[in-house]
Amino acid sequence: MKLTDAQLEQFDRDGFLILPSLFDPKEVEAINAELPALFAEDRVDNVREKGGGIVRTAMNLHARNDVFAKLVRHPRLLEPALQILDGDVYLQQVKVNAKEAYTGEIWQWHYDFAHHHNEDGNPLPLALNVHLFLDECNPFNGALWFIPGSHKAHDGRNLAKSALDTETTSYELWTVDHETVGRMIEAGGIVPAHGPAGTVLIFGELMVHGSPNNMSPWPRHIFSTIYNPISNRQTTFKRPDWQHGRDFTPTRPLPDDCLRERAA
Ligand SMILES: O=C(O)CCC(=O)C(=O)O
Repeated sequence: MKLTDAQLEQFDRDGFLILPSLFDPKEVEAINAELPALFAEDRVDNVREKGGGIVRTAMNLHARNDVFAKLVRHPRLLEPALQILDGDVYLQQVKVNAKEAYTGEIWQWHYDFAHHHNEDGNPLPLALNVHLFLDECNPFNGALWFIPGSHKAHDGRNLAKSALDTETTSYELWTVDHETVGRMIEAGGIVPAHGPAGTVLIFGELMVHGSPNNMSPWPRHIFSTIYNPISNRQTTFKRPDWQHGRDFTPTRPLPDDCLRERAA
């Protein structure tokens, strides 16, 4: 699947792209059918919310499950990333971020490169985050929020200051201070990433984003894979491979109907 010139321009200008309903309900259903068993596993790569035993993010799913092993190579996710990055990529991180009804907790304002540079030594902010909504994301269930243009609003060649927050949630995150976020929002506003299940979302390493708690009765699950050019691979290895993959062989697309045999 190729992005149009207009979509590429929009991605460059805003820093993110929302592609509604790229996967059909049967495909999404086949993916969702795998989640209960994966979430029920008691293992370290199922990271739980601070406030209890509920899974916040289930990581390393391509190594744990056949459907997710296909999904990371699905052409509707991988080909746009290859088009933008123009080179071979590896799977840096694969997960489903959950925000269960009433309990799903915040992701603070951050940009991913702060984390990937400081924790993993990624040299450049090239990696792409490609999401697939497994539930509708609506104004109430903890959808992601973006600051359009914030990927270019870092101060010239200096990236916005970021500090490691080990307190707010169970998942340590390099976050951006409110003064900087306020300045960026003043310039670019906030756009929430809403859409039906099956929607695809693409954003880059410098995009400032976050998401609020889910206070609604509607769960929110989002599949996410980070594709990073192999030439830009991690240079430090302090995080485990379920947080940052170490298989640097090129990721190649499968046929477009690769999920269909499960969806039939
Ligand atoms: O799942 C979310 O709400 C936030 C995820 C996020 O910030 C990320 O993938 O970088």
